[in-house]
Order: sequence, then C-alpha cells, then structure tokens
Amino acid sequence: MTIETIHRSCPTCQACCGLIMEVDRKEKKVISIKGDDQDPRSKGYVCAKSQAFRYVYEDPERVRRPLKKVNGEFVEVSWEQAFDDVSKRLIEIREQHGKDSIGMYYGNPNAHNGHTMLYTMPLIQGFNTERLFTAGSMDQLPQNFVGDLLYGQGALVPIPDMARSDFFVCMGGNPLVSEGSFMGGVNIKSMMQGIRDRGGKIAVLDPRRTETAKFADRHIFIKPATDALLLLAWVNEIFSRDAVNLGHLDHCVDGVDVVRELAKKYTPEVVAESTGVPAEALRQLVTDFLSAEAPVLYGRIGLCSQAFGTLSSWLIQVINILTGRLDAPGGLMFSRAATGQSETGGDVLEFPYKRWQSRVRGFPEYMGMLPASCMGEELECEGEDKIRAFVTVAGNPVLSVPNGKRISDGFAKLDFMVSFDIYINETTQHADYILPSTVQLEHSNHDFLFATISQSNFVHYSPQTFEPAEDSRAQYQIILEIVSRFNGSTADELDNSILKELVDQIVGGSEGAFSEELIMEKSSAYTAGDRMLDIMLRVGPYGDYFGHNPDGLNLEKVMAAKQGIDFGPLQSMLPGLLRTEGQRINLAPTIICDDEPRLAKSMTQTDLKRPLLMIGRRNIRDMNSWLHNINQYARGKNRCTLMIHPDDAKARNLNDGDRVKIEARIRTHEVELCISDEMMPGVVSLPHGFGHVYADTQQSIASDKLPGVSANDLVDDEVLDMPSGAGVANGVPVQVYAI
Ligand SMILES: Nc1nc2c(c(=O)[nH]1)N[C@H]1C(S)=C(S)[C@@H](COP(=O)(O)OP(=O)(O)OC[C@H]3O[C@@H](n4cnc5c(=O)[nH]c(N)nc54)[C@H](O)[C@@H]3O)O[C@H]1N2
Ligand SMILES: Nc1nc2c(c(=O)[nH]1)N[C@H]1C(S)=C(S)[C@@H](COP(=O)(O)OP(=O)(O)OC[C@H]3O[C@@H](n4cnc5c(=O)[nH]c(N)nc54)[C@H](O)[C@@H]3O)O[C@H]1N2
Ligand code: SF4
Ligand SMILES: [Mo]
Repeated sequence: MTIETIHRSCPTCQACCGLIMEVDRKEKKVISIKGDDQDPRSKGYVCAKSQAFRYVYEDPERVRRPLKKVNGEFVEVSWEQAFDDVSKRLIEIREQHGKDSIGMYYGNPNAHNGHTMLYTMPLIQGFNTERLFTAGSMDQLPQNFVGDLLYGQGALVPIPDMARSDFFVCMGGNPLVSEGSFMGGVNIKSMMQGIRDRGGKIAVLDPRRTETAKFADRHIFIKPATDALLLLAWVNEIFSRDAVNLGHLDHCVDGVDVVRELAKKYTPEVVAESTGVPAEALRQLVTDFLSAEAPVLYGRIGLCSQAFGTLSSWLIQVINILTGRLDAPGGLMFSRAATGQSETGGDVLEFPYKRWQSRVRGFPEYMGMLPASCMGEELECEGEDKIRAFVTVAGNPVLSVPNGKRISDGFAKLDFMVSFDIYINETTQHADYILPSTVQLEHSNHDFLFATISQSNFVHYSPQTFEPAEDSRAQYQIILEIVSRFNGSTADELDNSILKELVDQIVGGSEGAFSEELIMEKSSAYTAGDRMLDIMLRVGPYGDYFGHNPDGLNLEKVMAAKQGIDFGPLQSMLPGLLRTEGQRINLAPTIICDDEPRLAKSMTQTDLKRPLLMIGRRNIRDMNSWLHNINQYARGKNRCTLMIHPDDAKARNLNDGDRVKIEARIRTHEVELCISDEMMPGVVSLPHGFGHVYADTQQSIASDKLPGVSANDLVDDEVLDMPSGAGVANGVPVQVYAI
C-alpha cells in the first residue's frame, strides 16, 4: 500500500476549507481527511461534513452508469446509447413542439463544481428554453435583483468583511450552522469571536434563537417576513438623527431623498407591533450601529426566501450605503476572484428582465429564469405549448421547491425526462434517463464561484484524487455530449467554439495587447475547463498577462500552490466596479420602491385560520437534500421535527415528541413535534430537504433512517416575493393540531 498525501479544498459548502487527505490511489481508498493547518484561510478548521464527498464516492447506491427506464425499471445502458437516445428524443420534441416545450431545472451542487460552472452558459444557451428554473430562486435571487439595479450586474453581491468589523448585525442567516453562505468566511465562530476580541459586538435578528443567536451578544426575535418594516424604520432613524454619511461614495449616489420619503411613515413605534421588535430595542440597535467604528449589516436566506425578499435585501444595501459601510473595511465589500468574474468593466448592461413571461401567471423572467415556484403550474398546464420534456441538472426540485408534490405529479406525466444526477431520488425517479457524473474525488475542482463571495480573496485548485471509474463522464462532458448533439455538432466542435468565444472576448477587450495566437499557444498545455481556467487566471486581476507580468498568476502556479493562494483582505472596489450609467448608484430603483404599498398592506393582514408562521432550519449534518443517504450523517435522532414555542404547544394541548398535523393552505402533513423556547411565540420551524417517502427511489438509508416530511409540500407555490419572483419558504401560515 502506498499512501499519498493530497491537499485540496472541501467541495461541500461555500467555505472551501483546506483539507489534507491520505489516500491509497491504487486501491482508490481514502485513509483520512483532516483539516489543513497550513491553509491560510481555514487554518485547520473543518466541520462535520468534511468527510461528505468521500462518503458520496463510496455510497453503493450512487448511480455510476447511465440508466434508462425500461418498463418502469432502470437498466444500465452504454453512454453512446444514452447520449444518442436522449438527444434524439429531445430533438423530436423540439421539432414538433418548439424549444420551449423542454423545461430545465438547474440545482445547487453545480455551484460546487468549478468545471461545470464554466460549461453552464453553453448548457443554458444550448437549450435556449424560456422554461428555465433554478435553485437560485429559492436562494439568493433577490440579492441578484438588487445587485443588478444598484450596481449594474446581478453577480455584484457584497459580503460582510467580518475580519475587520466591530459590530456585526445578522438577519435571516445562521452562519454557525450554514458556515456562512454569502459571507464566504471559514470558521465563522472564530470570526465572531475575533469581533468580540477586538471589543466589538454581534447582534442577531431571527424568529428563532439560533446557534448563531446563542453565541451573539444580543438576540432580538423578529416576526417572519417583517424585516423590511424594521429596516425602513431603521432608515427613518438614520434620517431623523441626521446620520446619513455616504463616506467615499458621497459623489456617486442618487435617490437619497426618495428613500427618505419612502421611510418617513415607518417609525420604530409604527412597526413595533408588526415586527414584534419593541421600539426601544430597535433604537438601541441603531444607536450601537451608528456609534460603532466598523459596523456591518448582513441579511441572508431568511431575508431572501420570504414575501418581501427584494425589499429586505435592498434595504440591507441601503442602510450600509447610507452609513458609509458599503465598500469600506469591516463593512459590506466585494470579493475579487482571480478568474476575473468581478472585473465588471464594460458597457452598461440592459436589466435582464421581462423579455418573456411564464405561461400560467404571466410572471416576468429575470436573468433568463422563471421562478421555481412556477414549476408546478407550468408542468400541470395543458395545451399546444405545454412542457413535454424536462432536464434536471444536479437538482432535486421535488424536495427543494415550493409545492414539490405538484412538481412530482407534473414530472410523472411528461413525455420525456432526463436527469443529470448521481442518485435515484424523489426527482430523478421520474426520469427516462439518468446520466451520472463523476464525483469530487474523481475530478479536479476549483472554487470558481465561491471565490466571488469570499471574505479574503483567494484561489484554490484541487487535484483529481482517483482515476475516475472506468468509462465514466464528468458533468461538463455530459453537457458537451448532449448539447452538441442537440444542436447538430460534436462535443469537440462545441468545446472549441466555447473556447473560441472566451478567447475572442479577451482579444476584443484587450486593445491589441493579446492576440488569439498568443492565447492559444500559451494555454496549449491544457484542455477543456482547465484551459479556460488558465486563460481566465492569466488575464484576471492577478494574472501574468501571458508573460507581460511575469510574477503574475497562471494555472501552473495555482496548481503548484497546495493550499491555494491567499491575496489577503478585501479591497475597496467602488466606484470602478459599478456597471451602471455614469458609474452612479441609484439608491431608489422605481421597481423596488413601487412594492412598498404591498408591504404597508401586510401590516394589517393576518390569517386567522392559520395563525402560526412556518420558517426553515438547517442542521450542520445536512446539505439541502443531498447527504441524506449517508449513514454517518443520517443516523441519530430525528431532526426533521417541527419546533414550536411551549406556549403555542400548551394552547393546543400538545406534548414534546407528539406526532401532530401541520396544515398549510396547500396540504396537511404529519410531523414530530419538538417543543422549544428557542422559537418566537407564533412561529414554528421545519427544515427542508426531507420527505424521502416516495416509493420508487433508491436511497435506502435516507428512506429508512431519515424520511421526514418535505417542508416544501407545505410551502405555497402561489406566493412569491415581488418583484424578484423568489419562492417564499419563510413565513408560511400554518395551523398545528393533535392527530
Ligand atoms: N423550504 C425551503 N426550501 C429550500 C431552502 C430553504 O431554506 N427552505 N433552501 C433553498 C436553497 S438555498 C437551495 S440552494 C436549494 C437546493 O435545491 P436543489 O439544488 O434542487 O437541491 P439539492 O438538495 O441540493 O439537490 C441536489 C441534487 O444534486 C444531485 N447531486 C449531488 N452531487 C452531484 C454531483 O456531483 N453530480 C450530479 N450530477 N448530481 C449531484 C443530488 O443527487 C440531488 O439530486 O434548496 C432550496 N429550497
Ligand atoms: N449545514 C448546512 N449548511 C449549509 C446548507 C445546508 O443545507 N446545511 N445549505 C447551504 C446553502 S445552499 C445556503 S444558500 C446557505 C444558507 O445560509 P443561511 O442563510 O445562513 O442559512 P439558514 O440556516 O437557512 O438561515 C436562515 C435563518 O433565517 C431565519 N429566518 C427565517 N425567516 C426569517 C425572517 O423572516 N426574518 C429573519 N430575520 N430571519 C428569518 C431562520 O430562522 C434561520 O436562522 O447555507 C449553506 N450551508
Ligand atoms: S465548513 Fe463547508 S467547506 Fe468546511 S469542512 Fe464543512 S462542509 Fe467542508
Ligand atoms: Mo442555497
């Protein structure tokens, strides 16, 4: 046995912790996975999920060969047959019924695979369907919408620079469990401790006293989906205290007066009853924020996946801007990826909105996507222009998207479905073909996306650990094979044209500095995604510019850096980064401000039949729905429980551990109750990603040990955040009663 040591980053969440693995490459065995003390970002830290990618690799139920459904059973077929059949069926359907008769859903694990990310645009453009849905609309979509309107591009989402902050206010995020999300930090607990060690403080506003809230100096309960009211009152306080200070953005912000007017009627007293936050608690929070040296206000899933996701996400930006905290050390800052995605320069882009609409409720697309909450109705709808075929790409919408059961029923009646996935689960059981990719130990990886939301700028390339199983395909190869056949070319031709497009773009933007020949010659050591990566690194912000800057970066240097390369703290990037007219920030986009009356109306609305509000919850051992077939993470006591406050349980005569009914507008489920004073009275919490109860799946550990119920069977698909179209998983009116 020859044991080798491999350094890589963990691919399971956005923290990208550095790992050291001991492996026997010949036997394809992992001996150990530990935190890498030398990693400049994570310094040895790992969480319980650091072993996850190894367990997925070893899982005997993982799909390893292409599967075709024959008489209701999946049978293995060759790749050639799978690629040919799938593309033939899709082409037939497109020819008969048009390109939009094929729908697509794109899921979260794609974001954890650097090479897949590079082939995502060709995939989306290759299908070119108006029925594109993504996990993003259950996630950061409102933040993209706001980024587009304020900063000129949806990808421009600033993150809190905790390492230099002295007052961190966290709303709708639980980073001690989620490991950070759009705050790209590693070991959030030590970052929060760091704030405290510097004499700073942490405040959390959340309807549950979360793990993060318990660690914080202050926790304030807030009623679900009332954050926008509280934040408007906060804005109002800033104006009434004459505390506006735009800092270095003073000369480039418009619309301040519009914001002042909009917030005028929302005093802390006016919003107190609706939000459940006493006026004095809010005033104190504002005082502490304004008197801190480097405060920052952060909002996440709880502020996105709710009825006022856009208004709330916008107000987070507004408050940071009004107090000079955007683009300032310790405030909200933009990361700068080595691959250059953050180098936004160039023409002002058209707002990618309303170029088409969903068929059933006429909802406008944004960034080429329709809300995932529209999937059920679009799949259900009959008529000549109905959806007939569907492609899922590493996603499990039956568990992840509102009214998942309706989506499952819709999938069941499709003419044709193909899933690019590695499990037979609640979604992929409906597919006619499952095309499984290699998994993380079998391919190299680079943290392409997560380097754009990191608290320190970094680049990290993880080597391939094991030779992929014989005759297997990487996700990007599957994409190339299907998309090329679908459009009448070959995988190689498509790959070349993708490369050419990238090179043309660089040559065009380089004002003669780089020629096509130079780029092609210098990058010729690599193929496919690695070649694109090399090119992007070389023309990125730290690049070697193909030799013009010999000390700069290229893929060879990045590959040689075992622990990746840390470029240090985030830098101030504004106004240069702005891709707006005249590089100015319009603080008050009309399309967002116009939604204020809907918010005002919500203050007087209550659902008497369903007086409790359901919110979500994450557990350290889950990753949405995709780690539940792993014994090491599934075992232990049931964690798919409904948390309720003792007073709400008592009023209903319910005891801890009871099985109870939870009734939402769209469905009623049975679930185990967990009584806990962590909950705000009137609020209940149920995690998502469970509901492994469908008969034809093949995830025996998930279905035996951790079936749970799907929160998204209760989440109403008719309710949307406006105007982004994000799904509303938090603040769902429910009633709970004994069985
Ligand atoms: N109620 C509620 N719903 C939510 C949320 C919530 O907070 N509350 N959160 C939302 C958020 S933030 C997200 S990101 C979404 C996630 O939504 P999805 O992305 O739809 O769901 P996942 O559970 O991540 O599904 C991952 C799928 O990818 C497959 N997969 C895993 N690894 C690989 C791989 O290497 N290759 C391939 N080909 N497939 C792979 C898995 O088998 C699984 O089918 O859920 C959202 N839904
Ligand atoms: N262990 C683990 N880690 C994960 C994931 C996972 O599934 N498991 N998923 C990953 C993904 S895909 C993402 S996008 C991130 C998400 O990262 P986070 O946003 O940090 O994740 P959550 O734990 O869902 O935190 C949402 C918080 O919002 C609160 N909340 C709900 N409704 C409201 C509201 O109306 N107002 C306010 N103020 N708060 C509210 C909830 O109580 C919860 O504490 O986590 C990532 N990391
Ligand atoms: S925090 Fe995220 S990146 Fe770090 S070990 Fe856990 S799952 Fe992996
Ligand atoms: Mo997410």
